[in-house]
Amino acid sequence: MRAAKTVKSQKSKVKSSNLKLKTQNSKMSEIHISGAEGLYKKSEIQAVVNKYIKRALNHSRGKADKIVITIEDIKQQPETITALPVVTIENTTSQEGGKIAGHLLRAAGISKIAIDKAFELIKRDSMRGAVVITAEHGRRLEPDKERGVRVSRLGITRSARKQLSIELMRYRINTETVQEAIILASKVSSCNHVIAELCISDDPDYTTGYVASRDFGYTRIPHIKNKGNKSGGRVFFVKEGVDIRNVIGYLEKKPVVINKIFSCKGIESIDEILGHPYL
Ligand code: WAQ
Ligand code: MG
Repeated sequence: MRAAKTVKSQKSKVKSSNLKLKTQNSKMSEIHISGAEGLYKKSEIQAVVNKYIKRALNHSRGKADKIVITIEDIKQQPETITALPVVTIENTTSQEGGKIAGHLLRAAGISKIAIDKAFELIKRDSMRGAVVITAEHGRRLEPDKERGVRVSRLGITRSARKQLSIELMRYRINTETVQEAIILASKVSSCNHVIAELCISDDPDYTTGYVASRDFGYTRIPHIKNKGNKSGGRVFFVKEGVDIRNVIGYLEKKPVVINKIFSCKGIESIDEILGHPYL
């Protein structure tokens, strides 16, 4: 599902080809409101579509004037993976949240240049998909930089979802938002070319973000941005020299389903998290 609204973008000063500033006439552009995807059995489709429509119609980012639902029959047998282990860090300000995210990403092997670039890109207008940048030089690789890369064809088996719910309930974080983010981050980190992910919600009310990597799992950062802030996004950090077509092919097209869950943890300090990598 994808929901959007059309707005008149404000007149803006742009550099013309001879490098003089000129005022561009306002034009119509589309703002992304919300999106969702999953792999489901035929018998579940009706209920899922109802849920998606409800979500698109009641969203904190605004009123959608276009909702697009796509349903595809997936013939390929899904690959099965284990979900990333979940842990939460304690923090109180967005500055501190940003620092913690940076620390985790550095520990996963991402350069400072790439991390700074990621935060800078996330602060811009929200995209539908994720930015893909190289871990060392922070070079952007997505062919469509307005849309980004949209992870799709991802799901969880019924029994794994039950188990995940039980785990998350222990820490009172068993919400659809958290579950969906864990499923997405687990598929992303199961891609060999991806080293880590940074996620900040674009919902103005949702201030918890995360850093995910195979080394340190899914680490929740409760105050990664301030309430009321509509900018958010995802950045996937990939190895230098990857073929971006393989990365996009896996993330957008390969059906992947979670069938195993790690036991989740409650709150840990950054030193505890960095002290016990999973690999
Ligand atoms: N593929 C790629 N990028 C995506 C996708 C996708 N399927 N879905 C969302 N994004 C990007 C897009 O740029 C959005 O603007 C941005 O991520 C944020 O999406 O444990 O709600 O759906 O409590 O707003 C994290 C949960 C919630 C943390 C993240 O993201 C926790 C969230 P949102
Ligand atoms: Mg959102």
